Amino acid sequence: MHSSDIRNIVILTGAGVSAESGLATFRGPDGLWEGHRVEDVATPEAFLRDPALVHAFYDARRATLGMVEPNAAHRALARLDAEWAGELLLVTQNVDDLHERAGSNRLLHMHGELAKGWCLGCDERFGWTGAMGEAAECPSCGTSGTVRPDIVWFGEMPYEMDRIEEALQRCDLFVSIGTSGAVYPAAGFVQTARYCGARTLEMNLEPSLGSYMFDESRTGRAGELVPQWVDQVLRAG
Ligand code: BV8
Repeated sequence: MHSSDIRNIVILTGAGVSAESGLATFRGPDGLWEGHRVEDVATPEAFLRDPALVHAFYDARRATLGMVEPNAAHRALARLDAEWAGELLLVTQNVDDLHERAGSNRLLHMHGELAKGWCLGCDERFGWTGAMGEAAECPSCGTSGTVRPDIVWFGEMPYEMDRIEEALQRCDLFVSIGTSGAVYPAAGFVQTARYCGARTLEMNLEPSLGSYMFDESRTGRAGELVPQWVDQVLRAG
C-alpha cells in the first residue's frame, strides 16, 4: 500500500511519547515508583488495602503535570490532527495531559486521566488538579472519602473500547508510538488492525514485545521520529 492510499489512521501512544518531556516511563530503568511496580500500585486491591499509598502515587504524578511541557512528538501529532483530512483517532494509554495541551482533539485516554476524579458515591467524573488524598470531597455530591483517581487500574476495563475497536476495523494505517507492548488490550490492537487489512508501523526507542507484528518498526526517540513521519504522511496524503 502506498502512503497515498491511506485515509483512516489510528495511532496508539504510550509512556515513551512523554519521556522527552521528562515524565518517567513504567518499565524503563526509572520504572519503579519508590520501589513499587506499577502493577502492584495501580490496582483496585492496592487501593482498598492502602488508599494513602495509591493516592500518594497519583498525587505525586498529578503534581508533575504542571512542571512539564509537550515535546516535539506531541506537537507533530497535534499538527497531523489539524491537517489530516481523513479519519484520525489518537488512542493514548497515557494519563498525562500533554497530547491535549499540544492541541490534539481527536484523542481518547483509554486508561483514564490524572487530571480527573471519580466519585464512587454518585458515580460522577470531574476535573481534579491538586492533591486528592483520602478525604477529598466530591464537587458533585459533597461526600468526602468517596473520590478516587479516574484511572483505569489493572483488572479494570479500559475506556471506550467499542469506539477503539470500530476505528481499528476501519483504519488503513495503525501506528504505535512509545509503548513496550506489555499491557493488554492495547498491546493487541496491532493484531486487530492487521487482521482488518491495515498497514502497521511502530516507532519506539527499542523494539517492543510486539515488534514482530508490525510491517515496519523504526527505532529512535519519538521527538525525532514522529515529526519526520508526520511530514512524510502529510506530504503523501
Ligand atoms: C483488563 C493506568 C479486563 C495506571 C495502566 C496475563 C497476560 C496478559 C494479560 C494479562 C495477564 N494478567 C492480567 C492481564 C491483563 C492486564 C495486563 O495486560 N497485564 C500485564 C501487566 C500483563 N491488563 C489489564 O488489567 C487491563 N484491563 O484487561 O480488563 C476486563 C475484562 C472485562 C471486565 C473488566 C476487566 C487494564 C490495563 C490498564 C492498566 N493501567 N495505566 C497508571 O498509569 O498509573 S497500564 C500502564 O502500562 C500505563 O498506563 C501504561 O500506559 C501502560 C503501558 O506501558 P507503556 O505506556 O508501554 O510504558 P512502558 O514504560 O511499558 O514502555 C515505554 C516504552 O517507550 C518502552 O518500550 C521504551 O523503550 C519506549 N521509550 C522510552 N523513551 C522513549 C521511548 N520511545 C520513544 N521515544 C522515547 N524518548
